Amino acid sequence: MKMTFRWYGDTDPVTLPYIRQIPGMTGVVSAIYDIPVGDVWPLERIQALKATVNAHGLALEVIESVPVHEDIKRGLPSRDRLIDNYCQTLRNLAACGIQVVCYNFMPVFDWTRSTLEMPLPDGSTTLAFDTAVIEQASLEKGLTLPGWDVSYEPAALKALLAEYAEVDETTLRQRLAYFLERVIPAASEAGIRMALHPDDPPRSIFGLPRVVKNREDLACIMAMVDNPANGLTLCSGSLGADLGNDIPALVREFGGQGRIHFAHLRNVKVTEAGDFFETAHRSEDGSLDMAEIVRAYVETGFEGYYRPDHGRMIWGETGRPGYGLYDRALGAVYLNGLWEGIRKTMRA
Ligand SMILES: [Mn+2]
Repeated sequence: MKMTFRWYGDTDPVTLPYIRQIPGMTGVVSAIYDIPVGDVWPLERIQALKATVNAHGLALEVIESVPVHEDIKRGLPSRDRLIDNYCQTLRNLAACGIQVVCYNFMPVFDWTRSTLEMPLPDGSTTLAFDTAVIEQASLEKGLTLPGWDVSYEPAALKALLAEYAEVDETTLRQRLAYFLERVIPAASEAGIRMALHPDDPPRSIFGLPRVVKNREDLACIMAMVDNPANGLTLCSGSLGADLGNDIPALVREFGGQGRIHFAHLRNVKVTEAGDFFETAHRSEDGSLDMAEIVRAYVETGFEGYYRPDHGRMIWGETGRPGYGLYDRALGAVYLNGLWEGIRKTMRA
């Protein structure tokens, strides 16, 4: 397995020299953030990003993410041109040595939280999801939640949500299949492994369909195109927000099939009502047994990329919520310890 760290590029307050000093770090996962969604990523831009990362002694072999244009999720005629562009981006990435591309298929919104700064008793702050707050968020009043795509005008957002109110999971699943049937062969030919990130949270919000939220969804998607290039980003924290998802079992099932190409490791504390907040990575701090999850990776012979997912904001750090240096670095060190302990116990 290869330990990596998410890096948001030159504007990220967490610098490459700092990332390199985290024990066990082999590389970063990043993206080019200023290219409009749907456009081809130019070869020279990818080469420049890779050169910057490599100059700091780190590898760049995973892209998180190449976003899927909304028209593809909406099933519009323009999707064919956008899918062609997506495939060309994959070929350009492959030409620069990229191995894995993370993406998601969530309509309209990426991950959703009700707050990015929930105070914890120890004085740190964290991201949280309170269902009541989410349900009260009135889109018509133009109220927005943290982390939302602010590029939508309230009227456009309302129209888009009205359109999706007519789209059920079966239809969205068909649109994902349409995408995969065209993208996976291109990825496979180029030598790229695609890694679909689950929905976060793994449930419908605002009536939007969600199709990457549990074991049945993952199995269905893997069967859509039965090719190892059609794989997963197994995010413990996203899937783990539904206590019905048995994360170690998912790792064993899909990792055992060679379909997990990228692992996100973080912990969440889930209440009986289904609300949740993100915790330190340690098992005792949240609802997930991180040692059992890591054990599943070790025992299935996982050799792919993984990274500590979100962290709390600690030690007075400011910056991108969930993506500070300190708590993610602590998470990396904790995961290193679990990995070494489990591996050595197996050998004994
Ligand atoms: Mn994740």
